[in-house]
Amino acid sequence: MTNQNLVLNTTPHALARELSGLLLIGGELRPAATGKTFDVVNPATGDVIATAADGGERDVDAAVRAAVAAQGAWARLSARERGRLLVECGRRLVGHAEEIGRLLALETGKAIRTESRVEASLVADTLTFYGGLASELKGETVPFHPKMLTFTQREPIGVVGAIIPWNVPLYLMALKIAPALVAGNAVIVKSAEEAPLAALRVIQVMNQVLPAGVLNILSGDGPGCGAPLVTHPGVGKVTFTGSVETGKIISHLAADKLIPVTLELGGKSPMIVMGDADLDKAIDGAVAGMRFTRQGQSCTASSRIFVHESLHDAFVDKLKAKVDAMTMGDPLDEATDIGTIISPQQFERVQSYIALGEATAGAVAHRCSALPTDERLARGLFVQPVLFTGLANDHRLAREEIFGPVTCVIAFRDYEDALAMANDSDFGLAATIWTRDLRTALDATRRLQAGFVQVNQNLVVQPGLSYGGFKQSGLGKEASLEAMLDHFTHKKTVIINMD
Ligand code: TXE
Repeated sequence: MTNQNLVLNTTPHALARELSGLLLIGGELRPAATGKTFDVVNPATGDVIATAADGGERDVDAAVRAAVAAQGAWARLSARERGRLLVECGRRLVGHAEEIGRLLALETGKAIRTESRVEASLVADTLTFYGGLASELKGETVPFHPKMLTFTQREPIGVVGAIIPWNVPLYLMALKIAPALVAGNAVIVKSAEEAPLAALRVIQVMNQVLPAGVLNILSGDGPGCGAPLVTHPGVGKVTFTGSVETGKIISHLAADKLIPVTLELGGKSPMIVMGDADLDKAIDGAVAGMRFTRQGQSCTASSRIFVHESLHDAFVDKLKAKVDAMTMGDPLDEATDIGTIISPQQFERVQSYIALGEATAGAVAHRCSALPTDERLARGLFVQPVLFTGLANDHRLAREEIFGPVTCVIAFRDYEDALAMANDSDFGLAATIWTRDLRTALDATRRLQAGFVQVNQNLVVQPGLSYGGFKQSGLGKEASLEAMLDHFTHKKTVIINMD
């Protein structure tokens, strides 16, 4: 391995420069075969902080060859040994969590205290969680016939392609690579164009522990690097988080090869606040659920909040006051609660939705929190969180995923109406309900069309909690034991005739 032992406690800028222009294939850091790179930009300042290797077909092919060469020996290790190595990766990453968190804040604009540091530590947690599940890779005996010993066994698929987005790149990557590796697969990650560096650093640290070729990472754009990874004949499974549009493209490409895909796509998650809810707790839940600290760039963001008419005005006032008290600023500053939007494209997209809402008759845009005044951040992609009132549930702002700090607060009178509006969506990722009434809570948990439903709380997904969407929000599950067993192994039935 080359260049694997970078100095700890380096500044994020220095680390970004050290990782510039590199992929990691077969345990080695190297440039793209074409030598091409693209810029990585700090969204808080607009400065170029590094380049990333612009990987393409030749790099995909090299990564698949390295993965295929390594996978057999990896799969022949005992499951417990693979699990032990994953736990060891987690242990090493704990030691690097601070530098990785800071690098993540630098390239994504996500605030270090509220987001990036938390995410960096979740990676280690996820690897440790799946490492501990290694002995669950077991089969069943089947009482098929007294003279035939019949059993099932779990086998790895082979080489897995993992295509990840920029909004929570490290955690979403960990949710894919950890179960895939423990199950005995080799993995090739394709990082998001906007956030290639921290992901590369995580993979580099893990390569200090894992055999060369078992875990590789490419950077590059979707059509040029992601698509060839899906279509490469050596890749037997693809797992993806991103937009619905790209999920469908990947699904079509995978269908041509008849390989399985796991898709975690968008959301337009409802939050229902009943008239008997604890208002203050619901406000805290809305702040957490909207992921304002992440500028709302979350697939589970509570971007439609249905509030009983008796609480509506108080809810809006209190929510606005709470978000007003949050500090927007330099993502690397410990005092900052809210960082930036990821890229100029996403910034424009979010602004155009806000403009559309403001131009709608009857709508009111409640802008919260102050934009930073620091000159250094003058080109930063900061957006004031906006609470819209007076928009109907069939408005585009309430139907389409904005992926920004914009939420629609919609009043209701009747529980059945709230439930109908909550379910009237193309998406079905997450939902919450806030009530003191047990019957209402239980009824809602049965009838809300979403893969992740919470009552009187709004936690982010943790390792161990099965996570995946209904409807256009995706296919398959992540974060749980079944995610490893069902999505990263083949189940084989064996019959031995004892007669
Ligand atoms: O997503 P893409 P983008 C949603 C969110 C956001 C919108 C656009 O609404 O506003 O998507 O974001 C790779 N073959 N989410 O454009 O295109 C790409 O390189 C193979 C929700 O960033 O889906 C990147 O690595 N791969 C989401 C990854 O797909 C391709 C998180 C995601 O990019 C490809 C992110 C192709 N043809 C965005 N085209 C969530 N569910 O959390 C692109 N990619």
